[in-house]
Amino acid sequence: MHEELCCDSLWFGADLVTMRAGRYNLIRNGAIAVHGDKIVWVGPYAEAGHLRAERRHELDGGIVTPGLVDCHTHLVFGGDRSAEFEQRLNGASYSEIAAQGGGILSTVRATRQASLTQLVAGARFRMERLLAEGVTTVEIKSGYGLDRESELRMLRAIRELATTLPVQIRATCLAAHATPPEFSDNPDGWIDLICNDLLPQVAAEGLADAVDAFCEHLAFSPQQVTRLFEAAVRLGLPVKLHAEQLSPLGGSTLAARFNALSADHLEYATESDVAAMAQSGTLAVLLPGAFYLLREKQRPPVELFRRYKVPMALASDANPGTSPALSLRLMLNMGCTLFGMTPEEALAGVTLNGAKALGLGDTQGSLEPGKFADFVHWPLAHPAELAYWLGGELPCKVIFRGEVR
Ligand code: DI6
Ligand code: FE
Repeated sequence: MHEELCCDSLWFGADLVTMRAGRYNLIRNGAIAVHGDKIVWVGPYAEAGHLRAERRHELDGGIVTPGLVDCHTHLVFGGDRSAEFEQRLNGASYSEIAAQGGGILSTVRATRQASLTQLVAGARFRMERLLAEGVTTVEIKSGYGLDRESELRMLRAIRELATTLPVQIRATCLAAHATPPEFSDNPDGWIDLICNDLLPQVAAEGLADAVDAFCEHLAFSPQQVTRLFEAAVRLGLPVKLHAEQLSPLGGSTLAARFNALSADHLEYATESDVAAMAQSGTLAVLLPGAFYLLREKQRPPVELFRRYKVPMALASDANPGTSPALSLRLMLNMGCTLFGMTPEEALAGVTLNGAKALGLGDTQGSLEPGKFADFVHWPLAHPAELAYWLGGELPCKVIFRGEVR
């Protein structure tokens, strides 16, 4: 007999997909005890006799998963790029459009014109779509301001969203997303400005939890990213990198050298990149939305990530150019059908590994005592259904920090 344990609420009557250690680790007819905003006990309902709960919530079958984590988004932006989608389907490539001043820079123009209130309102609409599907933690990047004030405004919009929606938000400074038009002849000058002026202010105001960059021919070189990362390290900010999306520049090895939280995209990552990531504990964040929308052919080396035991996270990359994704569940499906992940790997990618990619692996991402009480009740029989159903709506009940959302 266990000793009595008092708690605020007890949830029972469903199968628990705990995602402990990144596996389903299913508990049939389980129970979750919540006290304050934390999980205090998880186990089979038959062994929950010692729990004394203020409130009891009987779930009528179905499964419970951890709250979903979308660890890579660009949800704050002005305007949209449906016209470029149309241009691409009329034959133009992503790089050509970017070279003509479209692409990221067209969103930069729209974002610079948007007020803080407009940025928050636009992002809130998109965020609500994600939240309706069980997302409880989301990362959002800046990177469409590309001048000092507009980057700060984007980061403030991200912080403001966090105060008005029931979701945990991590903010990332992606000022090194593209070269601003004002610096077209001097991209190193923009990197200098970020390192010497923008990042110190961002750090002083606590506006970002990490620093990211786009390492690509049409963006920044490994040398430029190195300077940026050195500045981030000096300020105590963790780093992550958009790497190997369109070409192999060795960005993921560079990220590993800086003990980056994650390297993201990775379609062109090589075996030595993967080995370097394994050694530094840098996660692989896979983004099938961008791969799909750009109709790319080269798939990320999922087999190598498995072999080298590099944990794979999966995210929406929600952005106006390459992944106008409003559904993380659709990304689960694409992670499986396009990249060959198993449904279990895909679910780990949006729970425990998504949390780890944000440095939050100790506090969320699985149903375990001590973690935040963020979980989702789905009217499903098996967790593979989360990756299986294609589109549509799956009604779900979300518990965020112990309360029904
Ligand atoms: N890679 C991407 O897929 C997005 N950013 C990045 O670095 C694209 C952003 C955009 O086209 O607006
Ligand atoms: Fe991205």
